[in-house]
Amino acid sequence: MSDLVLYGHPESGHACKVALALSIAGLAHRTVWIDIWADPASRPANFRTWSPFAEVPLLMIDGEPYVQSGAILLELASRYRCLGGETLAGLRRGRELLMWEANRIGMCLPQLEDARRVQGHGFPPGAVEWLRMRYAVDRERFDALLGGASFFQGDNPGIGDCAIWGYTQWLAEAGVEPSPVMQAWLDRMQGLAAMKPPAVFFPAPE
Ligand SMILES: N[C@@H](CCC(=O)N[C@@H](CS)C(=O)NCC(=O)O)C(=O)O
Repeated sequence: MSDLVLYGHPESGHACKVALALSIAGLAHRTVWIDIWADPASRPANFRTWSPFAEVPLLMIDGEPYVQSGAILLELASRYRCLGGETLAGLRRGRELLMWEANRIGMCLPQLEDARRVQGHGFPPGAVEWLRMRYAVDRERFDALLGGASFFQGDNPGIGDCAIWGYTQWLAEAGVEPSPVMQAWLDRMQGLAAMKPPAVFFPAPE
């Protein structure tokens, strides 16, 4: 079995995506809590070496660094044949969902959340309205993509579900509403045996 170490923080939806994937797949791992609000130069030297932008998530697999949440999810699915990676069709669906998430919902929701956190400081006029317009489109497409299935990857959650959940778990914090379809999916995600609160995925150091 691989030696897996996940570097993350409970307030990083990108890191939560990977933590959830490892949990659903039952892949044993250790976590290292990284302070994403601190000066990047203060983060551990080995972490800064392995993660080019000093960002989380960073997943070490047998001593090799893997960065970018979507790329890490694809690595897990294809290497361990899990979360859709059991079949070529599942992997293709996972790839499509990951690209959509990164371009759309994973672009506007973190920004909307951040805009509320900093009370709009640093956001040019109209930026928040533009992000909210994008989210309205994303919400409709979310419903179309799910298409009546329990999860984006069928009867069971896959890497696409993990990616899309990363920031849709914080719609209230982003100041937007879910569609009824989205809320039902979020409830199913929340009900997964593998689901944990972010602070349990990434416990703070003592
Ligand atoms: N595109 C990256 C985004 C990673 C990212 O933005 N990480 C943030 C936390 S959500 C981070 O580490 N921020 C700390 C910093 O930039 O100093 C991915 O998908 O992994």
